[in-house]
Amino acid sequence: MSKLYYSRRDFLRAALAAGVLPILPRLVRAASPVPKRLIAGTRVLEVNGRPAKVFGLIGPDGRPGIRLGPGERFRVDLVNQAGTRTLVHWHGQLPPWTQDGFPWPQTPPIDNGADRAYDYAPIPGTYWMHSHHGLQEQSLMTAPLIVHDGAELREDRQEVVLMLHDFTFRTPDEVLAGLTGTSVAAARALAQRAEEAPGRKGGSNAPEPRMAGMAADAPGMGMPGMSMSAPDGMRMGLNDVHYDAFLANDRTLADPEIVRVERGGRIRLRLINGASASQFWVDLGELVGRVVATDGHPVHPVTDSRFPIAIAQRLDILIDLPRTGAFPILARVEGTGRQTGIVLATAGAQIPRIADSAQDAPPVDNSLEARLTAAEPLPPRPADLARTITLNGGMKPYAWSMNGEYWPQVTPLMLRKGQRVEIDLVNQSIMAHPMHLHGHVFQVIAIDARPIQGAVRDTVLVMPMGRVRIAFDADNPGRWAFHCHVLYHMVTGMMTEFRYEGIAA
Ligand SMILES: [Cu+2]
Repeated sequence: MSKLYYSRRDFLRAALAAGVLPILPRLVRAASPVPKRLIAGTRVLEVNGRPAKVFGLIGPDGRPGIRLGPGERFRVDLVNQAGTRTLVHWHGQLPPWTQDGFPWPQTPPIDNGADRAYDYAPIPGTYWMHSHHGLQEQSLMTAPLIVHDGAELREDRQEVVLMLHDFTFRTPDEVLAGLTGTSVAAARALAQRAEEAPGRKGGSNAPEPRMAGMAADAPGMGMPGMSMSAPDGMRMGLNDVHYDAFLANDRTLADPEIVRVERGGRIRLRLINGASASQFWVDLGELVGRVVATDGHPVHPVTDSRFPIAIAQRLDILIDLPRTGAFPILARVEGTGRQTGIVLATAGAQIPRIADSAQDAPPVDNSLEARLTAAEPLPPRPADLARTITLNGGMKPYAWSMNGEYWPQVTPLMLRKGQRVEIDLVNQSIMAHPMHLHGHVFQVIAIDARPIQGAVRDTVLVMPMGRVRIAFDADNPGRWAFHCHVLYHMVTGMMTEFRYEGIAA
């Protein structure tokens, strides 16, 4: 059984073994002598009783991903042993743009057998990493990226990382071919377009020929894979893709991870939605949790037992166990009864068998988002640049756009360093879109035109026909992707570029 938590005790033990405890933070910061090796490779998981060959990102301790101590630099050699090209994005981190792991012409994917060095000052909190090459993210080229800070270690909580995935025995090319009604070869070519540099041919704003006949600005057309009525009776689309299983730390509820905890234990649960096209309600059962960070950034605590988590988002939840026993932490897929999860268990506790389906979960929404307030908000100031970006698309034809433009035929939004930027995201489709900005953090400042002092984060959900306004400071010059984190929305067009003046295309 893999041990996917990292307690303060583990950390102190490792520090003691290294003989560096008394002056640890300064020493770690100064030295970082050897880069950590991160291997992009392949693994075989057992899913539903069948072997499944997937990708993996395995760190120096043999576990998925990277964990860094307080003050430690992100000094990593990414070694590609995946048997194919790859490129890994450090989701939510703020590196220089050439280390962001996005396939710009200046930073192409890494060939099989080659490696690439990364070295930047990370920001603390719960992050993750995933391939930004092709559709590899669907095949689990994903892993946690946890950056500790001193205050967290002093709080003496057991760290439990819970990463969620959606899994299919089909290849991602087959999934995309099914969605777009094309051949696997055509789907592969389409996915490849996500790596073409943006540029509008002939200055035309029209969708390219494959989109002919589709009105770019019409609200969502055709029915998504599953639809349901929202409370106001509006139809909405959920779950483009039918999956064979949902994974929690690479396992299903047929054989869930059992995390040993102490009686009365104090936990920091680091939840990561690493799924490609699925959103979850996390259910703590009888436990009560306090959300203290969203996408790695502190918020004023919000207490509850059920929390929505959109694709690519993270939640840090503090839990104090009330007694001995076994405590399932379940994640239920929106609009379905399907679930996955792990079990926290004190020594000797009876582990219950948990079915992989239960009663249907409602659509994931912004009910939690509306309750969140940043503990470290952006300093108030008027916007220097304010823009509206519409989100459009539908299932037939399966194509998704921003401002009616389909990547790579997009017009970059030009930024100047030092600007305060406000973006109004206006969803004109009947699917929710988890929108992610690379290289920056933003604050959510309005939901459906209602102003809030919301969370600081890197991924925000825009509900069907809904609106979200975000603000950020343009403080990291470069070329940055801004896209929907539903993998199949991104590769069929729902991506654009924010580019700083003075950065060559
Ligand atoms: Cu989307």
